[in-house]
Amino acid sequence: MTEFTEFSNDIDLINRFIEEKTFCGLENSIVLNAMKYSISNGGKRIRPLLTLYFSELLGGNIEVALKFGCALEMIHTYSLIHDDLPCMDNDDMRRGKPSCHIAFGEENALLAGDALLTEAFSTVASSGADPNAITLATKYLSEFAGIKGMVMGQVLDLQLEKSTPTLEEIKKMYSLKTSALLKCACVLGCLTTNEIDVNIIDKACEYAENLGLAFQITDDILDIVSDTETLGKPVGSDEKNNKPTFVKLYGIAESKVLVNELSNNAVAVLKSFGGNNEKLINLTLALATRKF
Ligand code: GRG
Repeated sequence: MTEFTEFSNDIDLINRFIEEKTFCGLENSIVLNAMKYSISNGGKRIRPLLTLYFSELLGGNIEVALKFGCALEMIHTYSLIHDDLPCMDNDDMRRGKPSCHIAFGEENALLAGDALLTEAFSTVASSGADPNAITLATKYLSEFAGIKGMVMGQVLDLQLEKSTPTLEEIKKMYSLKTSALLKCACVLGCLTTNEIDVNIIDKACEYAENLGLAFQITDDILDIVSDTETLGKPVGSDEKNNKPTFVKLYGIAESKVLVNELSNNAVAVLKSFGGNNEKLINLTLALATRKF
């Protein structure tokens, strides 16, 4: 089995980058502290890893990849802060620590999320990347994170709680809520190269669609079979919030088979890129067997 620790050097690189290069020159405030608390809170850094590895695969600019990946991690962190709020999933714990609104109060958590979202665009704008890459990165970030992407996924998530959704409806919700940001991570890596190629971007999205579905189904399985200490957040959250999931429709064993199939599809797309795709393949396999 591929171990997640294989990526620890790259995760350290990303963490150092976040620590040293983000939020520089901003006036100290409780909201800034809440932003730093949430982003430095021990996430797996999957999205910046994907940006970095796609950039490496395609011979892109690594410094720009770190900045783009960091910007996306800010958006991911905002989504988690807002997702934990009482008006959303109402979870008190995240990554083994009190959720942002528990540590800093609801009003500061709301603002920290807002500020992380806007700061992400500032990070891209001042990345020093080619102006065309900055324009495209802005477009993809806003599309994948906004009302055409992750936010719409959350809209569907809230709506589906009140119904008995079909498989297709759940798939669409997962695709928007989870795959969209993973697609964005891969596309941002593609944008760090000198020659931006639409066909490569499409292929990166096909990979991330499969990865994202596998990732979300694994998340649903872990919400049932794991424990709070390992996950760093309360288990049984889906049941508590009456969330429709693949696992509810298919059961755990069948869902694991599906994760395997989707991960194999994702690896097949990676293989079609050729080049040095080893890290991406190993990350894909590690995510399929992750324990947290
Ligand atoms: C837009 C108001 C508003 C809220 C955003 C879209 C959204 C709410 C929340 C989505 C958050 C969520 C639970 C998405 C599902 C994707 C997922 C499993 C996220 C967890 O990602 P990991 O495992 O987290 O990469 P870490 O902690 O490792 O960074």
